[in-house]
Amino acid sequence: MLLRIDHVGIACHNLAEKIEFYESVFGLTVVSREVNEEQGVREAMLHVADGDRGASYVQLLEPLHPDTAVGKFLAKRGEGVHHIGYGVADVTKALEDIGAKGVRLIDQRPRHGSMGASIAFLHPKDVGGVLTELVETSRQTSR
Ligand code: V0V
Ligand code: CO
Repeated sequence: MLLRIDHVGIACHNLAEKIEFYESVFGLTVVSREVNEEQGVREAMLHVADGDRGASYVQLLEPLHPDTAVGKFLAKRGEGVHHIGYGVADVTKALEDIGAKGVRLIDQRPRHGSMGASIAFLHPKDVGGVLTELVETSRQTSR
């Protein structure tokens, strides 16, 4: 079901500063920057690698407001790994299969994600404390 690790989502207070850090220390390149109002984030995708089953990224996340998923996470836990995003071929089908196994779905249906992807989150309490995102990439951008 899981094709690859699509991205690791990292919560930070200052997106510009963290981009600069990842560029200068690891030599990564920003391939996309977006504001996602629905998810309450300003985010950047930095390309890490390409594989047979698609690419992988680091996603840096800055909250738009304190009362958002990432804002609350930062207040409680500080900066660090916020979620893991796995590539799937069909996010709707994956949600159906995973939900049938009793894992709580945060999203019953796919939402709009970075670079045109369809995304959905699984509840961290049912995934061993790991906020888990399913990512179906857009065919147009074939990221
Ligand atoms: C919260 N908890 C986490 C967590 N966030 N555990 C692991 N990893 C995280 N990231 C724990 C928290 O410590 C609490 O446990 C419990 O879950 C309830 O948390 P809360 O602070 O009361 O917050 P809630 O319940 O209001 O919200 C938590 C959830 C929320 C996970 C439901 O953050 C959510 O809906 N997230 C999905 C959307 C999201 O994260 N969007 C931003 C990325 P204790 O303390 O009670 O034990 S957007 C993105 O990735 C995009 C656009 C993309 O990739 O394209
Ligand atoms: Co993400």
